[in-house]
Amino acid sequence: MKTALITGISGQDGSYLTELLLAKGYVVHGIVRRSSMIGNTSRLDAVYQDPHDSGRRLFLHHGDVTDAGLLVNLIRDIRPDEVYNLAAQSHVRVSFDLPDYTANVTALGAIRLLEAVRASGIDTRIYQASTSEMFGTAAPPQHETTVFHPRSPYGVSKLFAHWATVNYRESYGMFAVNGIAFNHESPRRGETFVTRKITRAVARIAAGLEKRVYLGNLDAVRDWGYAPEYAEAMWLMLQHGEPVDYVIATGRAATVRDFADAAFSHAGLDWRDHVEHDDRYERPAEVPELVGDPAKIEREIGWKARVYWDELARIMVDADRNALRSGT
Ligand code: NAP
Ligand code: G4F
Repeated sequence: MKTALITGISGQDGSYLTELLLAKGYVVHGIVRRSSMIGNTSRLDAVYQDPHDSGRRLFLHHGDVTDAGLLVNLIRDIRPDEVYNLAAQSHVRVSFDLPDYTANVTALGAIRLLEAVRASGIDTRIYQASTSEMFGTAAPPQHETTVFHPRSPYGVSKLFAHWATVNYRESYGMFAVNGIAFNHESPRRGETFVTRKITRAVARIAAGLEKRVYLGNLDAVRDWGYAPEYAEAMWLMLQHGEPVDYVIATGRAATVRDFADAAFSHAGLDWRDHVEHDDRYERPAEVPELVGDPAKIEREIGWKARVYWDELARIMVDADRNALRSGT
């Protein structure tokens, strides 16, 4: 029975990865931030196991990737076979307001974890959640050897974490890999990312609860995939014979406008009647066009996206409408 440690277990990806690993028979440990409310683990409700259950395989530990001692202690005690570093201040727009904090969590958090693994001396495999945001203004399609040009404190922080992962691999021979994931979404996506913001608004507008949604740049192009499939790619990368970095993407992209059109149309609405512009959602520097080239991961690992952005919009609208109807 393998053991995994997941930072960021309460996030969108952490919850799907937990379900995948539990289904594969893993013992899963996750780090969750202490909160004054218990709601920050709600994405894990379906797999939550009471501490008193005998034979449970999911263990949650209070912690934070800004606390080096905690990381050292947990890794020494758990001795995981696999470590997935998904913790981050992951919102690009917010990172312009919180650059110092974002760097502390998203950049330094990664090197703290790498160093904790190195200090423990255990033989473990590490997945670092890298991002297409590091490509910034690089021309599409972006692939593993495209030159990075990040455009936000978040992108800069992730680039530090990315190269720290490469450096620990090269310096210490650790099995540490970067998954350079393009945008991936789901009904569990945070409500302030543009896809979920749109699909939630569609559900509320279709139900007569709201009339409009305010958005920023509609011209941005993104390669949106389906988050559960990206959790599978993360796991596959750690089962591979060699530690190799991969782009994880669908290879197909659309504008924010296209996504809004698909989402509103699915509910029988015209996006032009309901979308208004608000400057506050623009960024000081934008990433104009992200379209990944997934050829390498398809060829070497056999992972391939199955859900593309238009079906994804429909999945998310249906989920938000159902949730509204059932009051969940
Ligand atoms: P998410 O939903 O925002 O989840 C982020 C997770 O990190 C949450 O569990 C959050 O805890 C946790 N976290 C934040 N600050 C922390 C800290 N100081 N210490 C410990 N945990 C902390 O992000 P996601 O969409 O699942 O993405 C997972 C990872 O992949 C992130 O690193 C993200 O940057 C990266 N990524 C995402 C995408 C994408 O399109 N989704 C693409 C490329 C890369 P709370 O629940 O308490 O906030
Ligand atoms: O949904 P977004 O906030 O995602 P963004 O900035 O691409 O970042 C996400 O994907 C990255 C991978 O490339 C991850 F690393 C990162 O953690 C995160 O998951 O914005 C997508 C696009 C942007 O161009 C933004 O300017 O949508 C545009 N947009 C237009 N109106 C908006 C809005 N974005 C948000 N969040 N809210 C708006 O109202």
